[in-house]
Amino acid sequence: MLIRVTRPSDCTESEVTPERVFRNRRRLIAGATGLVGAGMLGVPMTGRAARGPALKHNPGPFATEEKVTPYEDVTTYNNFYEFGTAKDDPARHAHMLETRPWSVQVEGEVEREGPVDIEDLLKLAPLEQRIYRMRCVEGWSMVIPWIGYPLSALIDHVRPTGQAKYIAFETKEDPEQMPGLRYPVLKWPYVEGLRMDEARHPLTLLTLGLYDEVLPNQNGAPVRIVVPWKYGFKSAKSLVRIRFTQRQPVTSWNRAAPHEYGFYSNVNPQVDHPRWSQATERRIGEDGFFRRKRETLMFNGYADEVSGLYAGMDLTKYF
Ligand SMILES: Nc1nc2c(c(=O)[nH]1)N[C@H]1C(S)=C(S)[C@@H](COP(=O)(O)O)O[C@H]1N2
Ligand SMILES: [Mo]
Repeated sequence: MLIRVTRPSDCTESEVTPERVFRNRRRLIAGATGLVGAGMLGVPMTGRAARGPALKHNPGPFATEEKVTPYEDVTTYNNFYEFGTAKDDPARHAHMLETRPWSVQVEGEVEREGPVDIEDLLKLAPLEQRIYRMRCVEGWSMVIPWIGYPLSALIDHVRPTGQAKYIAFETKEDPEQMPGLRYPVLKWPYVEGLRMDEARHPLTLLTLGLYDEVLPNQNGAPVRIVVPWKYGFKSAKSLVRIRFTQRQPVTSWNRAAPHEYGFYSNVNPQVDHPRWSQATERRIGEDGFFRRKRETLMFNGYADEVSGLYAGMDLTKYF
């Protein structure tokens, strides 16, 4: 398998692979000239050297013709309330999060209960790049090149029982490392959930990196979920627990404001949030701040892939 996580500072000259040298040179060139060039791995370089450790990966399906959101925006405009509710809080505070050692506790309706170490998670299936739109319920969106593999690979690995109908994801909760936890914005820890068929859908990504590096802490290091046809809050970050359940799990935003955030929370321009329209969105870094420019697409543009999951369901009731 083609997985290698290297910290640039860790490797001596002789260990540096030609590809890495080439890539670094590309960065230097892009940085020096300010040019936007095509990256090695299908993502345009943005004229800024990536800072985190590199994460090897293959090209993957679900690429898009749309312009990828600059690394700078993806890593500085975040929602991660465990580090504060301002958009720049996660980038300012998430360095406090220790991402090693790390393991994810698998439990509930599953044959192989127990901890899965992050190093084993990184090796469970080939890492690939997926460029997905991310639509936040607040009305903005980004296009992000993630690195990961389908969550179904992990689900198959841990073998759910016949009783497993849902899956719940739980974020780390450590007030020493997460200053936002002192504010009762939500009942901590952050929990999210999916129906089992949604969790097994090939678009649902167990995510370990973005651009060509390991996940920055503010984006949910060391492991998160990305569900691109749902509002961003369904994509829980920095996971420490995955629970397989028979009943629909309690989820953070649904518990906090059930009339505003449903369990499903599929991106749907026809179902407005009680306090604002969901018909349009603003692409971070491209569209004006006060005027939303883009029409939001049904299931965030992934209707061909996922509408079958909701056949016959009243999406106004199950919002
Ligand atoms: N644990 C946790 N996960 C979270 C959040 C959060 O506050 N805490 N915010 C969610 C929301 S609202 C969005 S839009 C996405 C943002 O992901 P990004 O910052 O990587 O773009 O993360 C989601 N996952
Ligand atoms: Mo969001």
